[in-house]
Amino acid sequence: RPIGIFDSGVGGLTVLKAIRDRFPDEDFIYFGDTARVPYGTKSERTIIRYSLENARLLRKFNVKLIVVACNTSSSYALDILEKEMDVPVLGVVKPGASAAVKATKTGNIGVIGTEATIKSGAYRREILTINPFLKIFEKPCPLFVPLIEEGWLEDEITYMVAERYLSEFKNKNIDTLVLGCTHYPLLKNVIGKVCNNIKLVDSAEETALETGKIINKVKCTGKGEVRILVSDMSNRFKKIAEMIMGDSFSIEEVSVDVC
Ligand code: DGN
Repeated sequence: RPIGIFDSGVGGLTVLKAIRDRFPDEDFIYFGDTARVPYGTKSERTIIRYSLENARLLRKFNVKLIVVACNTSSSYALDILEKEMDVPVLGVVKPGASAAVKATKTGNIGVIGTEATIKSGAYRREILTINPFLKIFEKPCPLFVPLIEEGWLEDEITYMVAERYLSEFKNKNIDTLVLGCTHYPLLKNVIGKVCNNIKLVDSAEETALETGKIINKVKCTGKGEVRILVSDMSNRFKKIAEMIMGDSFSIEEVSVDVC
């Protein structure tokens, strides 16, 4: 049975790639809700509804595990998805939060993400549940997603935007920064330069490690197949998908049953 992964769009392919790099024999079904992206600016009610619909769609493909690659969905809908689904559901927030707690020495952690993710306080909650004495500094960085999707991964404008968002972290003695959005791992170079000496926590990598703990209990009978589904087919998706995956895949358009 395949591993199902969904995201609001193309960014979750960073999570697919991280998991696939570790478990190349597994089969994967990825769903990017490109017709309804972005989630990061939507209300809680809508994010939960879309997330449920996406998970139900993946369930139809007999997936053995659902990975919620989208930080925004993970921040709002994980509990509901866990209750609703009869297979394990893994989000990106818990793995990222626990990696940050392990990494920090100063006890000061920065978290960046979409407006909705930061507003939800999900990373803050998870981190403080593990260690209530840590200090958390959060900052929404909504311009990063469009810059990344434009392919401006090293552009001087991207540096300027990163400086503008992240300079306030510099005098807070932060030593760990959580990249709390699917897209941000693609900006590791820029963010790493702007926040030098700060350890970057990549939620995609941490989620891949967590996935291993779940799937290692079941023998893999996959063939290393990857199916990529989208709710709206566009050339833009194909282009960015190739940039993230470093490979080209066939992409199928499907419609999500609206509940
Ligand atoms: N996938 C979203 C996230 O990780 O929060 C980013 C894209 C979006 O919906 N704005």
